[in-house]
Amino acid sequence: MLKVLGRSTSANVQKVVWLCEELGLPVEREEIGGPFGGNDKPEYIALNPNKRVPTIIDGDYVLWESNACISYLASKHAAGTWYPDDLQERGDAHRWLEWSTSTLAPAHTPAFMGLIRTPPEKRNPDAIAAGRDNFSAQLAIVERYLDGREFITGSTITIGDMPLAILSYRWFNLDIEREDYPNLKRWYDGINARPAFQKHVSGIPLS
Ligand SMILES: N[C@@H](CCC(=O)N[C@@H](CS)C(=O)NCC(=O)O)C(=O)O
Repeated sequence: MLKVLGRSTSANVQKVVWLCEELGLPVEREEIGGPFGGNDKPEYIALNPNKRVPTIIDGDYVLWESNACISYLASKHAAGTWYPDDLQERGDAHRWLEWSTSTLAPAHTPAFMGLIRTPPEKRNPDAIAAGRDNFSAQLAIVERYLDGREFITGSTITIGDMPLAILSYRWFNLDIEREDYPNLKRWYDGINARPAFQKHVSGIPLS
């Protein structure tokens, strides 16, 4: 059975287990990272020298970096659906995976860390406000792109939607002001109606 090493509260682990649930792939998940620790143990570092979660083990194949994991799993088990056959649609999906890691995730970090991981007396309101503004500015790009599109690459959900949806869960649930982004809201509500997303992402409180 596929093994997923990583705690359920990690956004990057959530991508993997959400996809596995959607595909009906049984998973044996081990709590590693955060309060569980274990990611600095030699046996984990031997699998993943980056000391981060997730790591997946498929038989004798070990893979880490969450976007590589979902690309691998979707191309193995969901070619033509979650992993598009059409090369341009596939390129689009990969573009949004890259952009989520390079731009959207870092933009969301100050507000997320400031409000969820920092006790109220230690918060820096200016940094949180500036972070919120940047998070919003990046999501405005997604808002415009979703105009006239059901999902980020077109008419069906793909891996390209996954990190965007997980970070959007944070946008819609952090205690922050939110601009009205109707395309983002319509797209997010559709994804949030999926039982697998609720089970592995939106049903898990931010922590
Ligand atoms: N680019 C990596 C980032 C992995 C990452 O930063 N994971 C975080 C959790 S979301 C982590 O391992 N943090 C340390 C910990 O949980 O102990 C990926 O996408 O897999």
